[in-house]
Amino acid sequence: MLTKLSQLLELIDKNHKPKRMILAASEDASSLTAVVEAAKKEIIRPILVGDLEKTRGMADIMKLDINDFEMIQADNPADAAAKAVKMIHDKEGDVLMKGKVGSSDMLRSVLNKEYGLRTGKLLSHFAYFEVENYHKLIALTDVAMNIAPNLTEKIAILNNAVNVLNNLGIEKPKVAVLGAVEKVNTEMGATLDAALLSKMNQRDQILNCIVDGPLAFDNAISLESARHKEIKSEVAGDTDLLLMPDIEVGNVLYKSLVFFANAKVASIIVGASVPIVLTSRSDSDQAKFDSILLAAVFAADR
Ligand code: COD
Repeated sequence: MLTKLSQLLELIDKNHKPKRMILAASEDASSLTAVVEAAKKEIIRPILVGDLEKTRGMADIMKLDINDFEMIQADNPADAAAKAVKMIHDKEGDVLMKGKVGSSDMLRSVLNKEYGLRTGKLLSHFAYFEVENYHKLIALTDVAMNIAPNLTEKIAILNNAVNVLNNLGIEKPKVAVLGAVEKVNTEMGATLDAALLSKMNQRDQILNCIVDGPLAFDNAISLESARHKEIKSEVAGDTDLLLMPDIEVGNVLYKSLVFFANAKVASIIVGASVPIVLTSRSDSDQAKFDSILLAAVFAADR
């Protein structure tokens, strides 16, 4: 059972070739710090795409040695995103990372019909948290890509995340589908979707996990709270994955965990032809480094 994000390092094959990671819009101090650290540990071989004068200037100020990295000049952040995505499309990289470019701009490039990284699957965001007062790592999805997923999209988001957890060695992750309450309320759409997902799991339409919902956040993560409300659930209090009703709930929870609870996080976009590190500007160096680590665990040699 994974309890610390640093354990992800043990999942990287000691004989692996460092993954070629393309940083789009490399003129970003905190991304550069994480990239240099990951390169030192031979997790990745970075390729920097962006404003190279600014990138070199930042590296100088922070005393980061980037001299051995491959570098490609881009005219502006959108150009950097497009160039980086095209390089991945042409199999010149194994992992993509967002630097100083907006998330939506980066994702629009990734979804580009001609040169993007679509696979026919829904792309979704997977965030893995280390929270001090929870007994294991806990995942959140989708807090950063799909804005207001319908039921079909929630099934795809759930399957994407379960696939990640299965590959991390959790054979049957426990999935809590969140609502504001744990009883189905016909006026609350999230509770209806949750009940349907739960039933689909019981009927083997969603596999390799145990799904329960609706569960409110407290009983999803606290057995005591579940017992207090007399909820009978295999998932309550022992959740591996929290499925969000929408991006607003997800993003607020993500940031609450980071800013109020001092949680550590690693996150990636899955479902594309390569894992994508899409941390936000407010994420710490730790979050960026651990996200690179998570992406490297899932990157295939191409
Ligand atoms: N997976 C696969 N294909 C997708 C997905 C997805 N998740 N989303 C859209 N597509 C495809 C559609 O089928 C369509 O073919 C094309 O992409 C465009 O679809 P639109 O018009 O619905 O999407 P866009 O381009 O308007 O927006 C896509 C974004 C990912 C940019 C948008 O959903 C978005 O802005 N998401 C939130 C990103 C964000 O701000 N995150 C930061 C939070 S910290």
